[in-house]
Amino acid sequence: MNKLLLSSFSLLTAFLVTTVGAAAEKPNVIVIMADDLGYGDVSCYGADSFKTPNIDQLAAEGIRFTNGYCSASTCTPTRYSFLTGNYAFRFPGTGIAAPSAPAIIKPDVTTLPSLLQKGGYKTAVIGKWHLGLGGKTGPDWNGELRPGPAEIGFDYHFLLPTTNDRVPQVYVENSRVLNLDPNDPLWVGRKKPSEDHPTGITHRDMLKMDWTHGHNQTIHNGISRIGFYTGGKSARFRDEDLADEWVKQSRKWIGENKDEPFFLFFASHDIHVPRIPHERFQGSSGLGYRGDCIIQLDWCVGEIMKIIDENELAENTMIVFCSDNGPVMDDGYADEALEKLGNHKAGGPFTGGKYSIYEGGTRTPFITRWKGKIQPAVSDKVVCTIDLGTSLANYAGVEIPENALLDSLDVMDALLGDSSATGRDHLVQQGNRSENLSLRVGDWKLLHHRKGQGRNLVVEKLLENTEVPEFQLIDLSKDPAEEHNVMDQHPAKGEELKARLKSIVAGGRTRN
Ligand code: NG6
Ligand code: CA
Repeated sequence: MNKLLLSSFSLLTAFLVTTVGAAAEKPNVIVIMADDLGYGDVSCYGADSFKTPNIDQLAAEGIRFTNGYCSASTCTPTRYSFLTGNYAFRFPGTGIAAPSAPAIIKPDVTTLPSLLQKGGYKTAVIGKWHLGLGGKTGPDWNGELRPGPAEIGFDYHFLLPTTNDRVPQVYVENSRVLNLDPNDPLWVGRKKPSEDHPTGITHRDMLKMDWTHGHNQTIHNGISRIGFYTGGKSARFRDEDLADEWVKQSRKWIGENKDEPFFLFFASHDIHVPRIPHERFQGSSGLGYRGDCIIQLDWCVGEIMKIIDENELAENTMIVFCSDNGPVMDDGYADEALEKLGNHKAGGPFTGGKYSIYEGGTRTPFITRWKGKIQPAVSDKVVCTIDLGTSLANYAGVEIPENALLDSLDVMDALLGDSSATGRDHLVQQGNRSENLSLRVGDWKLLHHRKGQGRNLVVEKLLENTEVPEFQLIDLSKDPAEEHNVMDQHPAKGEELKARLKSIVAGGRTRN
């Protein structure tokens, strides 16, 4: 090799090392959050009544966490904590949001997307929002829906504004209802707008899916919902098309933003009620629409992987797959989730599901994949969706203000599978609001049910409350199903955890 060739070769190597090195610090990040998906709802976590090949592939190429959590057992508080890094129980008003709720995360709050934006990322949320829109008086459906995602760090949003069992069934793109005809304004409210307004009660025999509790107000697409609305006919979508739309918009947005580091929050509505999969997935699982929606979710994960490959981004993109809370069967519609369940265990080996502070409420599938960076593995480290903020911002080299992301811990080494990683040493799990909290420290877990009532303890039954002691102590190493309260055998440990929980609540923060 002559000198000139040699030196241009080393220049080239130096260039490659720097560019690859620089890119590796700011990987693209896609967080795929499923809705109401339980620990045992996918085949790589033990489901054997049907297969989820794409989610299984993601797990096989990355890390499958056996102690991965979301922070609450309902949607709004988990999403609030994921985006702000704050435990939701510290902030009243972060429980399940009503159809016309104002924006829950205020524009002055530091968020995961706002931090990544500072770090040079392009940011987007595509899918279910359910964190409120608009100022104090709530959303102005015919005008600008601000504040919203755009005011808290998202460059782009394409949303289902609430959750699909709540009105209205319209998309919101960049702070406006999409395809709205000004001559047919959208009205959303709590009271029946006129005596003859058809509802799930007055027109029950015309519904394509019956309701079982609540969900009996305005009818759209043959399904009655929570809340009332009129108008906005040209803007309304079909439930069957949601998953396709999220994929289509993601493909477009990634294609447009692939040259810069990007962060995409892919917020699937599967498998929340009303479970109305696209026609091509109906009957695909053998378990009714709940199972079919899992197959549809799995298809979405496959499409996201394809989009990444089409753009040759696999080695520079970290995918995180998680859920917003555990499973539930009858959540308000007669969709045969229970009747067709068979032997399927949606919560895997755990007790409880959605609404519960037992493990099944918050321990969910949790997978990270970053080809070429993450070595395939199964990890038992404790990680939580609330940690993504601090982990990703630190990794991207963005400074986090001291009074922000109060409970989000840096577990990036665990998310990447470093052998020295420890994961979280403790974690608070909450029910919907702050009424029920549990604290896990190592393998010890304290459950605190303030009113001595646990909800949805047996996922394979109708939703019900079960009487439980106000405080319980569990040794998860011996009793992952949380069947034995060992408070009497280990009173000192019980008191220690009670005091720790109290100080975590009173202390206002857990991030140092
Ligand atoms: C409950 C709804 C339930 C579901 C949940 C929110 C009734 C009777 N039940 O109040 O159907 O919408 O709220 O789910 O209305 S979440 O996953 O978005 O938190
Ligand atoms: Ca949910």
